Amino acid sequence: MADVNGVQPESPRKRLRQEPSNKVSVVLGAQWGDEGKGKVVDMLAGSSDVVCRCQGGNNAGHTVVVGDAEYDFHILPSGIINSSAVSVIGNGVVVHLGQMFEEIQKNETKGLKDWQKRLIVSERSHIVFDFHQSVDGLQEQERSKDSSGTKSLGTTKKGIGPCYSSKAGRHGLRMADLLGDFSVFEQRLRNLVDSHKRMFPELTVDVEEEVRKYKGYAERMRPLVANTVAYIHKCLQGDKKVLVEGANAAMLDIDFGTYPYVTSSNCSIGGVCTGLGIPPQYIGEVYGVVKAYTTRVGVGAFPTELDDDIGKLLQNRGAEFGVTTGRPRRCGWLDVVLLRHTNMVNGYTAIALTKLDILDVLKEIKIGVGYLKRNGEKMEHFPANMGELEDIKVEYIIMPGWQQDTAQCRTYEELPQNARNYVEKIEELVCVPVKWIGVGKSRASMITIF
Ligand code: 2SA
Ligand code: GDP
Ligand code: MG
Repeated sequence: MADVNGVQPESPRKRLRQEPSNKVSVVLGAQWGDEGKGKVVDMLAGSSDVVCRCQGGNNAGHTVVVGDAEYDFHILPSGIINSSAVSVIGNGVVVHLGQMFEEIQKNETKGLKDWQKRLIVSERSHIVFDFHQSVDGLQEQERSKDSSGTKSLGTTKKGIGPCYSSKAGRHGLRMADLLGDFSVFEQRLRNLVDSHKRMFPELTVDVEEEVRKYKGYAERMRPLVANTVAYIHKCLQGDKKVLVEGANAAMLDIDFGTYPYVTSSNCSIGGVCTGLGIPPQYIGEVYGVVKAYTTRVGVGAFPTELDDDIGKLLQNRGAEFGVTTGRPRRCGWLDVVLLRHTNMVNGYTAIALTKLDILDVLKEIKIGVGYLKRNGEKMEHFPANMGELEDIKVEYIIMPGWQQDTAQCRTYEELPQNARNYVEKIEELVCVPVKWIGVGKSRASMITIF
């Protein structure tokens, strides 16, 4: 009912249905990984209070360059070097504790300080054991002998697939189990080892040593483990800025990527909600990190791959070698069909275009804009069937190169006209604005357009 002044009072239901005022920003890999997510996260971490990892494990390799120091992060969020941000390892992440502590120690020697005050690990995150990593290697060996034509996947052998299998099989062990009744943890660990030994008779595990090690880890982890869902929720209710660092990339997503040549987590936007317990209406900006060309490490179809001197040039100029395994990355032209596919899934609000400087020396640059089937018919969308993907012909457009050094450019206007044309063509083809352009490794070599 209206009051004496004729003003309608706000209904309590309407008040309870208010839009969140504080939204989460997300950084996601838009191709097959190694687009430069670490660098983009580092840039945004300066204005964030919390930086979270939501999926994957230490298969990821994120590089951050600060002055003369080059950090490589695998399980730690790249925001950890920012002393004013809290780093969260969410429930969707799988964690190898021994390797996490090694990573911390390595970064301490590079200047990382007071991380204990800034690192929180979800009580619901799953533990990667050494035997998961051994099984990862054994599974790769088995796949390479598979007569059905499935090749080995080229995994990082960090135990990611086997750990997510344990999680999905509901016999995995989580941080909460480690910190609970240790005798129960020990029994479940022994059962888990036994079930893996039944599946892989050649697997050798020193269970007594594992039990001893995890007794020690339990005490080291106790101060770090928390209910990260409640923690992030509280931050979002306040005015804290939350940033999410996607690992791997959309084309490695277990659902939307080039299955089976993918990783075992959802590396696209859905993984942010499930891997941190964030309701979708809290998601604000979704930044897709796009390398100015395409790379892929590991096995699987790669339509715009360059098996020639230009591919080698991109690999050398771009220093395209795995941050976790050191493997050479395969290189090729930018693929817009792929980017449209990942944009459909992720809904990028803006693109961070990295490594434009690597193209500086090229006379001509191609962009893959369409896929043609064997019969010449145009494919509407990125195919799910890998046989089909291996059989397509790519339609290209050719853009003139700029053949000028862009590494010193700091504004959009300073970029050569042909470089700007390349950027604007990408915007037009993907239908997403480019917000930042990377022209080097350092923090300073990032051009902000808007
Ligand atoms: P896994 O180990 O089960 O996740 O491997 C499955 C596939 O996922 C690919 N994958 C990656 N691709 C690009 N970069 C990754 N991180 C490292 C880096 C990779 C490295 O930053 O360079 O050092 O080799 C990454 N992690 C997983 C993997 O190649 C398989 O194709
Ligand atoms: P991530 O996994 O997406 O974080 O990427 P990686 O760290 O695996 O690989 C990206 C590599 O490119 C790293 O060595 C970065 O230092 C480097 N890099 C990032 N942005 C740029 C850029 O704009 N130009 C150049 N030359 N290198 C860049
Ligand atoms: Mg990487």
